[in-house]
Amino acid sequence: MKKLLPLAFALLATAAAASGDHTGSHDAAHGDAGMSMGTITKIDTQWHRLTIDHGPLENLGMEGMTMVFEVSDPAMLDGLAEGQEIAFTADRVKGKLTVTEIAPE
Ligand SMILES: [Cu+2]
Repeated sequence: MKKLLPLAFALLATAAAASGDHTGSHDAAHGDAGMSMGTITKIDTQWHRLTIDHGPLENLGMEGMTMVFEVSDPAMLDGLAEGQEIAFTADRVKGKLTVTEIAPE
């Protein structure tokens, strides 16, 4: 009987880990919770800038508007199109408002 206990604990631990993984992937799939919505109105591949007609940026205390952002990585511009709706994260990097993450809708 004593030998069954470690097995039971192992099963419990496995079940807990599995449910934990599920929660993690669920959160990742809904990673736009902290992201802002916007529509790309202009892509500047030369200067690595995006003009975005964006909704409220809560982390920056900004209302919706159309404005130019830097992008943290020029590769982020690949595959984007003007007129495309995106979920994105913007932050102040070295004093410049910069898009640090883009998730196409
Ligand atoms: Cu703005």
